[in-house]
Amino acid sequence: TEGSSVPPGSKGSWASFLKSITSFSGDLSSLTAPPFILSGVSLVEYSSYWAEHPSLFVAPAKEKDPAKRALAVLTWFISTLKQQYSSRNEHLGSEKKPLNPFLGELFLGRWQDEAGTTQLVSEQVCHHPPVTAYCIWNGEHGVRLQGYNGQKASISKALTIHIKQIGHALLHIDEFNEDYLITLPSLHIEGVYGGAPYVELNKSSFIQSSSGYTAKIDYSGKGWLSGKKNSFTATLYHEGREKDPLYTIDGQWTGSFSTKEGKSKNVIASYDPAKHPLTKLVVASIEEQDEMESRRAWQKVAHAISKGDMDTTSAEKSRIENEQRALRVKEKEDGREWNRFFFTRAKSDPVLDALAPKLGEIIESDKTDGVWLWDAEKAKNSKPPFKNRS
Ligand code: CLR
Repeated sequence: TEGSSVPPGSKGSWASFLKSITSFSGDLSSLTAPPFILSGVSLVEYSSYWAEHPSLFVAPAKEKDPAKRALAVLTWFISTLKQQYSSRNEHLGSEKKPLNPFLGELFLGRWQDEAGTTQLVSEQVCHHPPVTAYCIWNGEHGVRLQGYNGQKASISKALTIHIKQIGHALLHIDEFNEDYLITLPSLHIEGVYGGAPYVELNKSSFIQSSSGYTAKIDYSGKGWLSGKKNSFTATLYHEGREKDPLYTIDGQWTGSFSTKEGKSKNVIASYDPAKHPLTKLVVASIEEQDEMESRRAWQKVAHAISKGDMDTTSAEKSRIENEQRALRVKEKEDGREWNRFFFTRAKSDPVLDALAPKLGEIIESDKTDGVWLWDAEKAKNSKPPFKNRS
């Protein structure tokens, strides 16, 4: 086909993959895709995209003025979108199908830079449906982000995959005892037919602060004004006063953007990703890792995928799946459930219940097997290998 990125030897398997996706709905992890589109990285690693710029992540804690603080949160949030939604394209040439994390799978690491130490714990808290929970914190600056998310997918006739993210993130700033509820944008995947998928963000997402500010981020594929892809416009306003923005930000979430005061054209800040290099996450070597840690657990699968060895890939995947199945059977027999390492299931969360109604946001906890909360007690008691590294 014209403009196809499918390797010559994979045309047939891609055609049957396309056929298989026209008839599915819901869980993307169930799809069997040809090797060229697979990545050896598990979805549990994606939580790290939230803090690859630790300085921007902690910046709000230093801001005394509450409106400017909310603006710093919004700026950090927008800066994460490039990593979240386009880094696979940049590094791997297209969006890829990540490994489907098993229950209890962990991804642990830390960033060490001018912002001090920022830590990451990401855990797969549910397998059916897939749900990942995470906590990212910087103790020195007193900033903590926790959240969980799953995805619901559907496909249109034109082979566009539509993804609704279920879940949210909560940012807490100790110094001001402030909370920010961050909703997650829906997205769609284009370029599937030609074998070069990429993400576009849809509609809007919000950030609501306990201090009374709301940020609304509007995404538009082609850009209303500029005609550029990955465009957005964001406004920050006093809760309920959307028509009266304090700040407006616009640009591209994959590129640069500028901040203006009110509705004026007066630029007060601009952001260029080229001027904000990422801090590399430090992850323990595979030998040091626990068996539940992602890169160790998937080591053989990742290696086989990188070599394009499909037989080993599926053999090693099946081995993990069978082990998991056996664990679930055993738990059922014993009348217990898998004990999550760092998170606890709850019916609700008071912080969430206070902020979500302000956005008209409905918490669909039935779709994520509950609301998942960081459990400091559990974290303290977690096995030694994890402790040594925090
Ligand atoms: C996961 C949570 C992150 C943001 C994020 C970015 C890209 C999304 C990913 C989430 C979920 C899985 C995803 C991915 C893009 C493509 C991939 C939807 C939401 C799917 C499973 C791959 C589809 C298969 C292709 C062959 C088309 O914070």
